[in-house]
Amino acid sequence: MSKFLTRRRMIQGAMAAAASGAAAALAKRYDLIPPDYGGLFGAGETLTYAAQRALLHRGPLAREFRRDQISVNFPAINTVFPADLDYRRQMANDFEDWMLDVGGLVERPSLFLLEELKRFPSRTQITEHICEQGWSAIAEWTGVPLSLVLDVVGIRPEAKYVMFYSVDGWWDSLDMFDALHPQTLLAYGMNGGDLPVRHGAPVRLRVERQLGYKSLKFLSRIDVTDRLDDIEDGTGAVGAAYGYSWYAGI
Ligand SMILES: Nc1nc2c(c(=O)[nH]1)N[C@H]1C(S)=C(S)[C@@H](COP(=O)(O)O)O[C@H]1N2
Ligand SMILES: [Mo]
Repeated sequence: MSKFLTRRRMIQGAMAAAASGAAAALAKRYDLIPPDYGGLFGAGETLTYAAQRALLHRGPLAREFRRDQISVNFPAINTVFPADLDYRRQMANDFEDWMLDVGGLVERPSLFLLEELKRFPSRTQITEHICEQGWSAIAEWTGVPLSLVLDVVGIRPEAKYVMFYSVDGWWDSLDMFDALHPQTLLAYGMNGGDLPVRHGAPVRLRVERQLGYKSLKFLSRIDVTDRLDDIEDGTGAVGAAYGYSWYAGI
């Protein structure tokens, strides 16, 4: 290898290190290190996350649409009907005895029936779902803002993330910014009716500022926590095993 090339490589390496060092310093200062920072794209993930959080610190809303813009066909992908036997029994009973378990770092761990979630003030929003697999669709979602449920159970000051589990074995997490975002819903309604099974009945998450895979369907349990590294494989989300970023901001 020529001296010139070696030197160029060294400069490139130093520049990359400086860039990721700056991102890391910024991220550390503001506590903006995503749980998957250690992987192949670690420095990039940290930079994206820190930059988006810096830009979005006032919490702007994702774009909302008009009724006449709602998609006629909204695809349903991956799990469309969970195999779980308890789930199927609850479904046969119109989810009357389905319950959402909310616990972890909260003052009052609670179980919520569907009808109890429906008694909270609701929010309806028409938004665009963007799937990482290259399609998008617009729908109207109705549900209770997650922040209202977290207010009722009382999150402890040390809480930093909210973990979500679903009946089909998915799990994922949000930081408090997205968990408390006004458009983050526990949605039980879609396009004016009940949330259909293929779209995650009885209750799914809507996370409008991130890609579709963060909007977990078929919710079963919510767990408030101060760390993700000791949960499951420590990456914060089931998708990390398939190469999906924990933070999927759009
Ligand atoms: N529990 C669970 N949540 C999930 C999925 C899933 O298979 N199971 N798929 C994810 C992906 S990749 C997308 S794009 C959306 C799809 O939602 P839809 O089936 O209502 O279109 O749900 C997300 N949430
Ligand atoms: Mo997706």
